Amino acid sequence: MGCVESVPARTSRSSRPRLSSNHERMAPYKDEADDTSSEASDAGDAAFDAWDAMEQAEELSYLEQQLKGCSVDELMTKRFPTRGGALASPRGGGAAAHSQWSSVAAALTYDGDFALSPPYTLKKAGELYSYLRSPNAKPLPRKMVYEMLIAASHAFEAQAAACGSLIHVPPPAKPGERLLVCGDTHGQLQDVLVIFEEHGLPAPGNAYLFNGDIADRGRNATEIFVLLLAFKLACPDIMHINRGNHEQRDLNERPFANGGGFAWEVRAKYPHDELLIDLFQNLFTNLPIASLVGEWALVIHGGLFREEDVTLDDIRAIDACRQPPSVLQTRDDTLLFDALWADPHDGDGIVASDNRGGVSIQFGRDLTKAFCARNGVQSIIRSHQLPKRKRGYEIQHDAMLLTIFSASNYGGVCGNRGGALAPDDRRRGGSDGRAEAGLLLWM
Ligand SMILES: [Mn+2]
Repeated sequence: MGCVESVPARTSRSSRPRLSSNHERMAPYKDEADDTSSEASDAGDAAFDAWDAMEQAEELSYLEQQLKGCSVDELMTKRFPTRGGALASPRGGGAAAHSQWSSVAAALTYDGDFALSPPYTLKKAGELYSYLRSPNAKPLPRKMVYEMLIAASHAFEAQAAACGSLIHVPPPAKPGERLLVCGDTHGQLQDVLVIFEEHGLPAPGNAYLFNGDIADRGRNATEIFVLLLAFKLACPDIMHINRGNHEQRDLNERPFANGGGFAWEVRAKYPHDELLIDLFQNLFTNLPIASLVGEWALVIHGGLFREEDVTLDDIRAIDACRQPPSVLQTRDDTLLFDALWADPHDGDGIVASDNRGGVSIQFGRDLTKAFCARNGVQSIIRSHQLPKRKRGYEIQHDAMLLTIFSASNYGGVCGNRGGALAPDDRRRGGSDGRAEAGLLLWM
């Protein structure tokens, strides 16, 4: 059984998405009004609109269900009585869980036709990339996945203990160096492989920041996580991962057909292994909520906050080692929820979300401007939404807010391009003082 069934055979170059011939490389981005590119005329495509509407309905149904008090913990306890309820792995305090995971890993052997064992190196990570590109790739050995997730959990737990929920990511320091920010990939391994093929494997001077929502919907989030972690473990400074609203157990337990599926992907590849799902969740709850690139661009999955006067220190202090709450009782609850779930709207102020439902909100242009002024940042880079007009990006709020989305042909039906962004510190501070950045688009 091939584990990469959603990836077509790689024997033919024409069979996989490629950078379009008119892709933009390192061009400064423009305001929406300037954009007359051809794909803009494709707005209204029926499949795109249908999928977009379906996705929003799914997330709406999730949030509404949560508000009705339907506890996934209760459902899971019924379904898997020996597994227990809530995951008990508090940040820095999960010694018992780690001991259990390590015992399981130690008892396993590397099965299958590819294995990556410690010590982790860039060369080995590159070999994993090559293996995953092969049409006959099979699920990665359970022992390998355990060992890498345990090592990565330790790394992210230590990072969270030292930095809290906001990490600092250095911008490119020298000409020729690059940091590439990627948005939602949602289990679409092929897009990650294409990004690495076209823009280079992660390496010193070619760093990546994935802005959440790797899990769910597509069938190969396991392989994406393991591939990214292979580079992270080899060289921590070249791979950064923010948490998205889908790095969350409640959503992962929903069926693929309802916008979830990651837990079921893991069960399909590693049957009867609920501990492995816990291990993934432990990793998720230790991922940072936001990254600050070079003190001037805030990268965060959903967006800004309904709470007043939010500072970077507030984000740093978010208690994120938990499932995002669906009932918001404290300021910290709201900060965590909005960081992962909020969307922008084109007016001013905070409005209730008319598409996601639940308690989710949309934030206006005035909030983006006030947040940036208060915190001395020039750009907010977020993901979380399929951009309109089938592009991999959207620019709003007087070009201070950028949405970046990396799953091309999302769900196999949307026909959209994927986008990635190269924030460029050397080009910031134009006449209007705002950051400029390069956009990379494909498909
Ligand atoms: Mn999202």
